[in-house]
Amino acid sequence: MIPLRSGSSVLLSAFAFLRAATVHAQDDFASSCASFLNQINMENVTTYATDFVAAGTNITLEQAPSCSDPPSQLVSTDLCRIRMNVTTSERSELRMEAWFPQNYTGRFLSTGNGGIGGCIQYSDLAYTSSLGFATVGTNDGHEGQTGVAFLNNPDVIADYAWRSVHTGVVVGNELTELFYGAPHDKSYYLGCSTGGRQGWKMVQDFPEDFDGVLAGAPAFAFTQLQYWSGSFYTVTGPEGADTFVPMEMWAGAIHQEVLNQCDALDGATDNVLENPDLCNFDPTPLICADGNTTDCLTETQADTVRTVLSPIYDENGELVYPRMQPGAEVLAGMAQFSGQPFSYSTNWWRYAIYNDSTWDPATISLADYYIAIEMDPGTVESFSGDISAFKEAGSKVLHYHGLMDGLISSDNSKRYYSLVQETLGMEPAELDEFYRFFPISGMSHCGGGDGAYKIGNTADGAAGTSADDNVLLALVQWVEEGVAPEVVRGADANETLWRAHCKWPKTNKYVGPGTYEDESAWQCA
Ligand SMILES: *[C@@H]1O[C@H](CO)[C@@H](O)[C@H](O)[C@H]1NC(C)=O
Ligand SMILES: *[C@@H]1O[C@H](CO)[C@@H](O)[C@H](O)[C@H]1NC(C)=O
Ligand SMILES: *[C@@H]1O[C@H](CO)[C@@H](O)[C@H](O)[C@H]1NC(C)=O
Ligand SMILES: *[C@@H]1O[C@H](CO)[C@@H](O)[C@H](O)[C@H]1NC(C)=O
Ligand SMILES: *[C@@H]1O[C@H](CO)[C@@H](O)[C@H](O)[C@H]1NC(C)=O
Ligand SMILES: *[C@@H]1O[C@H](CO)[C@@H](O)[C@H](O)[C@H]1NC(C)=O
Ligand SMILES: *[C@@H]1O[C@H](CO)[C@@H](O)[C@H](O)[C@H]1NC(C)=O
Ligand SMILES: [Ca+2]
Repeated sequence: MIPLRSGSSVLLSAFAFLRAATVHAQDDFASSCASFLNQINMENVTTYATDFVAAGTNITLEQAPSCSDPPSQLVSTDLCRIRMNVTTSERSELRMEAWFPQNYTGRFLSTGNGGIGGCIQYSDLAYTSSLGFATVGTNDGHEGQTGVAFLNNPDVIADYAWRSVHTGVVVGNELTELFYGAPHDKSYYLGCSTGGRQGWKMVQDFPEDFDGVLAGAPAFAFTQLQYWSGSFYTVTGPEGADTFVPMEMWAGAIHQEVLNQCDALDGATDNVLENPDLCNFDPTPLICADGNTTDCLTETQADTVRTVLSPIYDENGELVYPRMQPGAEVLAGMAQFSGQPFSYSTNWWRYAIYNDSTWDPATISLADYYIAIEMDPGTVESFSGDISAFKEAGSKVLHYHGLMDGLISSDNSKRYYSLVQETLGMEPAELDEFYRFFPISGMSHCGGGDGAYKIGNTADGAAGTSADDNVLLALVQWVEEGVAPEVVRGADANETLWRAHCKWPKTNKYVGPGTYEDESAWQCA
């Protein structure tokens, strides 16, 4: 189960004590939760419900339909659900929830968001509260997966860029203390994608907010990412164009050809690339004279494949964004390469950059990129390599990125690691003290995939509840006991195959003996 903190400094909360003392603990907890509503008196915070939720309850949510979370959430531990609005300026506010478990461990945790924001990540609230964290989450300052609220409102953009998470921490810390009767012991963050960017933004600009940050597949270098995602449509054209490559080709012949050329480079033919850096994929063998949409490519289509899988540079030859790493073409074929402008990017340029809901994403060019990178609304870029204040605060950041991620290239996470190295003038052994990066083979965007992606970063992506097999609890162990993870272990979808993912810049190599399914047949080199 949850590793308890080693020290004896654990403050037993009043509720934990009651739980041990009486079978009526749940009743006491529930009534404490109900009466909590009247105890909250904080500036800018309007609390409208404090509801006891019993383990096993399936709650109905008031989410915008465009939110990807289902409109219901199963709660697996007894908790107090606190709902509130928080004013962040005269023209912006957050919808926020705090889920405070009865089985509290003294740990506070903030969740993050996804995509263009606007959705409380209830599944993360449920997951982390079930592990004993006093958890908070916000809607990132607007409702739903759309950027419409950014229009003419830089305060909503500021909420999206950094203020929602920081405000959630300020309010959440105060609520935690008020509810449990003592300040929290340690503070954590968990997020992926936009949530990964938010985590890094806090590491860079709010180094005191967290003792431990778990940041996955970060959407940092945000403008550069939006330009990269937005530019694919100008290369592929719409479905039916002679430049267009159908989704079935990406998922079928092209992915298969990537495996043919690169799967074995890590020593094992197992449908998973451990080190996409070794892979210089060439689509030439897929070219046929007439070209057909199911099995082979025309010369023109092969050019599309080469272009969309290459890095993007500006007119001075400066890198804008690295290449999509080979192995991710199944998801990318359904998303950015699908023959439609990429919605998050369109939303960003229309509502955050140009205040113009009619801006045409088909016209995107480097000229737009130069404007956006100069504006950097809300300082959303989140790509500063100077994280020395975080180091000096004694905090730890654990960064991961799926090597099958077809939405955000894992090469960009490697670029950031190098940037931090250069900025701080540190070798990996020195960074290891407070910053560790783990590329996760066989993981798609924040979860799913053909390999051992279940590392414990989400409820669906968890196959264990110990520091040895759960990346969040590994972070807790690092922060609280000083035992840092050397590898991040994960299980595949069926939880049969396990693999130890190596700490960058090491990568996994199959050495045997035993088959590739044998975890010990792999070595970090
Ligand atoms: C929760 O309820 C919703 C509908 O109210 C249902 O669709 C969903 O399957 C339920 N989830 C669980 C885990 O029971
Ligand atoms: C609280 O934790 C105890 C001990 O780990 C466990 O037995 C119990 O099921 C948990 N209760 C809830 C509601 O999660
Ligand atoms: C909270 O904010 C939402 C969204 O702006 C609004 O619909 C709701 O009325 C607010 N509730 C309270 C109690 O202020
Ligand atoms: C409340 O919000 C206003 C902006 O609307 C801000 O100026 C003020 O500092 C906030 N107060 C607190 C205690 O955060
Ligand atoms: C968009 O509108 C906001 C608020 O009026 C303004 O601050 C911002 O500069 C505008 N952006 C552009 C590119 O005009
Ligand atoms: C498509 O090309 C492949 C490879 O050259 C060939 O085997 C297949 O018969 C072709 N299919 C069609 C429908 O032309
Ligand atoms: C998981 O199990 C299912 C059904 O038993 C099987 O079809 C699938 O190939 C398995 N997946 C993996 C990654 O082993
Ligand atoms: Ca392989």
